[in-house]
Amino acid sequence: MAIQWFPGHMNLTRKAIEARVKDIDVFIELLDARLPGSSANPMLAELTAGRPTVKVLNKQDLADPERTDIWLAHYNAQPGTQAFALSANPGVGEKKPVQRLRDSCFELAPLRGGMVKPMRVLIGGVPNVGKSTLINSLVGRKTAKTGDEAGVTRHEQRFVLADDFYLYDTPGMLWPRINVERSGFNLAVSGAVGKNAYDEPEVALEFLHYVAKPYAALLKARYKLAQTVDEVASLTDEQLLEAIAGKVQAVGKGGHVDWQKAAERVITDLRTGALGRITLELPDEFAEWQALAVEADEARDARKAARKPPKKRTGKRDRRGRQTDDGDNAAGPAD
Ligand SMILES: Nc1nc2c(ncn2[C@@H]2O[C@H](COP(=O)(O)OP(=O)(O)OP(=O)(O)O)[C@@H](O)[C@H]2O)c(=O)[nH]1
Ligand SMILES: [Mg+2]
Repeated sequence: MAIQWFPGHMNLTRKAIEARVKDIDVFIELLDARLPGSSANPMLAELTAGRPTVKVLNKQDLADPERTDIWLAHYNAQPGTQAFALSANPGVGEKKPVQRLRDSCFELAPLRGGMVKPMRVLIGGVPNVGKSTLINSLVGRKTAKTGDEAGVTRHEQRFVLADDFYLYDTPGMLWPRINVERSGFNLAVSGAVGKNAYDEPEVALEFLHYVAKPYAALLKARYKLAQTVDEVASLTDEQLLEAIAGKVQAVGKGGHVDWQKAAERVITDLRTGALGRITLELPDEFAEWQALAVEADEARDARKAARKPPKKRTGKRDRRGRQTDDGDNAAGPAD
C-alpha cells in the first residue's frame, strides 16, 4: 500500500505559503540528507518557483558522507540552485555551516538588507526534517518549538534574526499523492509521516530490502548477526527482520516473532543513527523511481479512460423528429 499523509493543517500550510511567498526574498528548502530526492516536496517547488532557493541537506551527521557528496554535486549542477549539507542540531554539527547559510541569503538577494529592506527568508520542507531546529541555531537560542515527531510546528511563525533579517518557520508539509512508492517508505522510515499513516513492519521490511546490500556490514555490526556480510546481503527481507528479531528480544518462547517490536527497533535505530550513517537513495535511482511512477500513472489513466461508459445518445431530434445523435446511428434512414 502506498503511503499517503496530507492532513488538513498541511492544506492550510500550503495556503499560508502561497500567500507569503510574494514577500519572500529567499526560500530555504530543507531536505533530509538521508533521502534528498524523496524529501523534495514537488508542491513546495511549485509554490516557490522563481524564488532564489538554497537547498540544505540537513541531518548530514546521519547520512552516508559519500552519497551526500553525490547529491550535492547533483543539486549544485541545477541552474540557479545553491546546495549544501549541514547539521542544524547544534549538539551534533558545527556552527559554521549554519552561519554560512546567512551569507548565502545575501548572495542570492544582494539588494536586501537594512531596516528599509530587511531580508525575508522562508524555511520549508517535509515534517520533522529540522526546520525549527535550524531557526533556533540561526537565531542562537531555543525560540522555535522542536520535537522528534512529525507535525510539531502547527502555524507559520516569524522569527527575528536581526533587525534586518526575518525568518519564517513553516509547518512540515507533504503533498496529496506521493506517487513514487519508495519515497513514501523512505519518508515514513525517516520520521516525516505521522505514526498512524503507516504500518511499521511493512516500512521496516521495505527499508531492509533497500539497505541489505549497500549496508550489510552496518546491519551485521549493529545486531551482532551470526551470518557473514555476504549472507546478510542475500537474506530475504523477512529472513533479515527475523534474524534481527532474534537479537533484540523480539522472539517469544515458542519461537513466535514479534514483528512489530523488531520493526520499531529497526526504525528507531535508523532515526537515532544507532545503525550508522545511511542514505536511502542515489540521484540515478531516484530518477528511475520517478520515471516508473510516471509510467504507472499513465497506465492507470489509460485504464480509467478505457473504462469510461460509451457516449450516451443525445436524444436530439431534427425538425422531422428523427434522431440526430452522432454515434452509431448517425447515418439514420435515408429519405
Ligand atoms: N541528528 C540530527 N537531528 C536533527 C538535526 N536537525 C534536527 N534534528 C532533530 O530532528 C527532530 C525534528 O526537528 P524539528 O526542528 O522539530 O523539525 P521540523 O522540521 O521543525 O518539524 P515539524 O515542525 O514537525 O515539521 C528533532 O528531534 C531535532 O533534534 C540534525 O542536523 N541532526
Ligand atoms: Mg517545526
